[in-house]
This record gives sequence, C-alpha cells and structure tokens, in this order.
Amino acid sequence: MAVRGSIVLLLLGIFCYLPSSSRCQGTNTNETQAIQWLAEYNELAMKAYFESTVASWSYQTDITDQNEQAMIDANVKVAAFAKEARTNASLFDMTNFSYDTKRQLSKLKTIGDAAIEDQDKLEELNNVLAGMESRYSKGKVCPEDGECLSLEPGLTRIMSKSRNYAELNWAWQGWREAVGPSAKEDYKRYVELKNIASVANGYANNGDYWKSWYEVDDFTDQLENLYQELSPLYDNLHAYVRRKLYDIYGSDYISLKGPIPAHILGNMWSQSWLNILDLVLPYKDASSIDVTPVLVREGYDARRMFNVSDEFFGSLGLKKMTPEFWAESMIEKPDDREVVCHASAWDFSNQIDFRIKQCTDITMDDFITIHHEMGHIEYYLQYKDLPVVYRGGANPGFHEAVGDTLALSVSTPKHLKAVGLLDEVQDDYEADINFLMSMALDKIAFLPFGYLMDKWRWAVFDGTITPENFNAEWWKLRTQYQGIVPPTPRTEANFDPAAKYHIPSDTPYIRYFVSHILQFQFHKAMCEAAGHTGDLLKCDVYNSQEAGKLLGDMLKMGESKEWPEALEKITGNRTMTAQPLLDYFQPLISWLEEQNSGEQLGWAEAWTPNEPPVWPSSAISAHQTSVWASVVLASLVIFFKP
Ligand code: KAF
Ligand code: ZN
Repeated sequence: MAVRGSIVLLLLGIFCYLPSSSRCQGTNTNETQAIQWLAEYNELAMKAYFESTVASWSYQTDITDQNEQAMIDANVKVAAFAKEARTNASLFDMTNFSYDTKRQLSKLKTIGDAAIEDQDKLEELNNVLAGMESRYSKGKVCPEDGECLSLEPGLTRIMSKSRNYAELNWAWQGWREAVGPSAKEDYKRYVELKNIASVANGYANNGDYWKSWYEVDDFTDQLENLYQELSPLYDNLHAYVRRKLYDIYGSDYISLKGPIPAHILGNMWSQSWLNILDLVLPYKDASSIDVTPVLVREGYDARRMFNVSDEFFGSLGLKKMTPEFWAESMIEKPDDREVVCHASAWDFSNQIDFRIKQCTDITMDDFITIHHEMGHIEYYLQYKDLPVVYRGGANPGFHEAVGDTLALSVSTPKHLKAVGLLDEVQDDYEADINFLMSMALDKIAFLPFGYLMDKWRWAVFDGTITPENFNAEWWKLRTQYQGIVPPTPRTEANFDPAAKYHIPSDTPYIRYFVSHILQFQFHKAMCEAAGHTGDLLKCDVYNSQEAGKLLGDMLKMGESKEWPEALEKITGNRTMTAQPLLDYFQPLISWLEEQNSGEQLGWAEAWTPNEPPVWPSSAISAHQTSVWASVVLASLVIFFKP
C-alpha cells in the first residue's frame, strides 16, 4: 500500500516538476488517483495519530516534564504530517469529483494549529498549552491547617455539600486564586497564536474557525433563537431557586430582585445546580431521587458504576466496551502522581484502542458523567471503520449528546429503581415535579453557561474583548446570562475564565449548548422508536433494540455527511429545535410559573452581596477572641479607673 501511494505521488511530482509548489495545485483531475491517494493517506494517518495520542495519554495520566516534552515533540511531528497531507490533497482539481472524494479532500485542507508556518511559533503554542493544562490540573487550595485540596475530589465535594456561605466562598475564591492569575500571560499569547493558525487556515480569527465546524452560515443566529426560546424557562427556575436560597442565607447575601452569588449553587462554576436539590425540592415528603447515598451505602466503586453504564448500552444492542478499554482506561484518580483529572474519552485511531480517563467519585454526578464519556466511546466504536477524516461527530454537539441522551432514560426514577439505585419510587404528580426539578437543575441551569463560555471566547478571538478587560467582560456575561455575581468584587488581577477547564485546555464549549438541545431531540426520536407513549419525562428506552438501531445507524455516519443529514436520519427533521426539551419540561414549566406568581423574574437590580465572614472558623475565633479580649480589657480599665 505504501509503495503504491508513493508511486501516485511520484507521478504527480514528475508531472508538475515541483511537487509541492503552487504550480502543481489543483492540476490533477483524475478521481481514481485521488481515491487511491486517500486510501494511502488513511493508513499513514492511523499510524501518525496513534503515535501522538499515545504521547498525550502518557502525559495526561502522568504529568512530568519528560512526558510533556515527548508530547510536544509528537505534536510537532504530527503537525508536519498534516501539512504534507494538505499539500498533497491540494494537488487535485476536485471540480468534477464525487461528493465523497471532494468532502474527504476538503477536510484535509484545514489543519488546525498545524497551519502555523513558523516552527518556533508552533512549538511555542504547544508549550503554552501544556503549561496552562498542567497548572490547572495541579492546582491546589491549602487550608491553614490540614491537607491541600485539589479540584477533584476535594473542592468539588465542598462546593456540592457545604451549606456554609463562608466555607463555600473559601473554596470558590481559593480555586480561582490557585489557577486564574498564573494563566493570564499564557492565555494572551495563546490567543495570538491560535489566531495566527486560523488565519493560515483561511479564517478571520480562531472563533470563526471553531464556528466553521458547524457548516452552516447562520449558526450563531440559530443559537440565539434557541436561547431566546429557552430563557423564560431559565428565568423561572432562577427566580424560584433564588427565593429558596433567600430563605436559607437571608437578605445579607441574597436580593430577591438581583443576581445570585455564584458560590452557593452547588457547583464551582454554577453550571449545574443539581447538588442543591435538597434545598429547593418542591415536595419534601415524596421519595428521594438522589442515588448518591445508595451508591455509597451499597459499596459501589468506579468499576461497578462503569459496568452499569456499559450494560445499558448493551441492552440497546449497541456496542459494549472492549477488553482493551477495560484494561487500559484510567477510571480512578491515582494517588502517586499528578494527572489531568477532567474526564475525557480517547480514540487512538488504530481501531482497537479506546479509553476513558476519569477521576471517578462515588456520586450521582459522576454516574451521569460515566454515561456521557461512554457515549463518546460508543460513537468511536460505531464509526471506527470509516476513513480517519470522517471519524468525528456529525458536529461536535452530536458527540457530546450521545451519552447524555441515554442518561435521560437512565435517570428516570423507574429505571433507577429497576437497577437497584433507588429504594422506593412514587408514581404521582408530586414525584414527577420533584424529578423534573432535579433534571432542570442540571439541564436548564446549564444553558446560559453553555452559551456564554464561547460568547466570551469568540469576542476574545475577534479582538472585541482585550486583555485589559478579560475578567470584567467575563463577569458581564456571567451576570447577563446566568444571573449570578461573584461573592466579592473582582478585578483584572483575577482571571476567572481560566478556572474552568475548557479555557486553559483549548476546548471549545458551544458544543455542550448544542448537545443540550440535541439530546432531547434524540431522546424523543428513540422513545418513539421504542414504542413509548405518554409523557416524554417518563420514557426509558432500556432494552429497546429499535431505539438502539436508530441511534447506532446515525452514529455510523460519523462526519461523512453534513449534520442536518445525520439529524434527519435519527429524528426525521433537519433543524435543531428546542421543542422536545420544552415538551419534556412542560409540567415543571407550569408549576414554576404558578410558584413564581408575585415574584419578580430576572435580576435587573444592580446589587452586590455583603462580604462573607472569614473562613475557617479558627480564623473567626481568633478574630472573635481578640474582640472579646479588648472588651474585657476595656471593662477592667473602666472598673479600676481611680
Ligand atoms: C456536559 C454534560 C453535562 C454537563 C456538563 C457538560 C459540559 C462539560 C463540563 O463542563 O464538565 N463536560 C465535559 O467537559 C465532559 C468532558 C468531555 O467528555 O466533554 C471531554 C472534554 C475534553 C477533554 C479533553 C480534550 C477535549 C475535550 N470531551 C471528550 O472527551 C471528547 C470530545 C469530543 C470527541 C470525543 C471525546
Ligand atoms: Zn464530552
């Protein structure tokens, strides 16, 4: 195979005299040769991407200087490979080629960071990226006494479990102090270098390049329309939760007309509010829907949680995880080395090796994340026989939606009871509202965050937001869209965007917003295929081969067609629509509207919460002791005054 491919290239070279010069570009009209060259490219690409993925895996599961350098070297090497492939793909005149040959060749002409001409700059970008990722992953917050805490599991547990305003503030601010300011200089350079790469790929800036992956001109208009359609639902959830938090934390910290302090919503970024379900549960007497206590009580470990998820995929007739997957994945946080804990799913491009890396904690949150990650692996397994250029989601949002779609079935109380993760379940209106509230705290609360992350980055890349106002503009968006405020004032000495993994790790985020729309469209379609009737919120596609086939057939397409085609294949519809999501939540929407009568929706009031007390309490008692000492001293002075 390698020899034949080389002959084709050699012939092209002789024909053009100078194989990679612009004189040769677009001169070969022979589609058979193009197809042959693509097959050759595919074999080489599998090997090249395997090598660089191995290096990245080694680094992310064992952050050392040596592994970092090996990864950078491998990235530079694979960039040279991508560049050469682009040059060779450009030799063809595709005008009369079939849709498929054209699509494959076109994909090879856009090469991401590899487009940076200057080798030093390419290496510099890789260095900047590795530095940002490792500083984020190694970030720790140290209490005055006791062990330092990393994000997973230490700080995450505090954010989800603590109801102490000051302690939450300690973890929230501590994390931002630990990983924010030190990322700023690198991030400035990162923006410059990413823009250089994107311009070299033919885009105005890196934001435009990221948007181009969605292959539709009006992508941002579509998003804005979806957002507008959903914001009334968010506003209602926000007002309801704000009232409950007001009842708990009081008027020092909550205004009923203003934004909510960002640190009391159960999550480091206020992106999911599921962890404060107990504070806002509509009907206290209905049966519990939190599986965390059961997971702990029943002695679940990471492997057993992964098995439950794998079994669900299998029940649909979808592909199960492979022996290599179980042998090589990292599903627990090692205690003998630094790793990148943020969950991810890996395709080593060799059609055999697929892995998950996750620092699993025994919680409901992580149980759902396992399904999310396995959804990525399922996609990989379904499209593994396509050419490498087509091994990706129909768009990035599709990739993010697969596992979440199945998790919509898994999360239903009836399903959780059936697999022994809930003790008892009620089946009445109150139980439905409690359940929908838990889903809304996860899915609806997420929407504005999912939208604003890349709104901020698009503006950074196009120069509308500059380093002088990185943090101020970040908080403008956080307040405008999420209706939250920082617990204490922020300045440009802070760099809070860097406290969210996807910013220092160069991972686009709009995919998750798209996914939150798509997963309800997929869920509805699969429920219909499974013969489900009645409320969408009750649907569980467990064991349905029909639902599995519907999904699997779409996944098998990879990115060989534009996404509207993939969407049509599974839903019969070519457009993103919020309707299935709105249908799913309809009972809760009506309930919230009723609860909020007399409540002022929105957060128009310019308001900031009072300063939290000092934490930990030892510091408070030290402070209080000195206050008491002064009082006693003053009394003595008065008493003994002659
Ligand atoms: C998703 C679902 C529910 C709630 C919230 C989210 C958003 C988001 C978050 O903020 O936590 N979720 C994740 O980041 C899950 C990790 C991942 O699976 O999306 C992971 C992120 C990642 C990590 C390293 C490099 C690139 C991306 N994505 C993948 O592993 C992945 C992405 C595309 C294809 C295949 C795998
Ligand atoms: Zn994901």
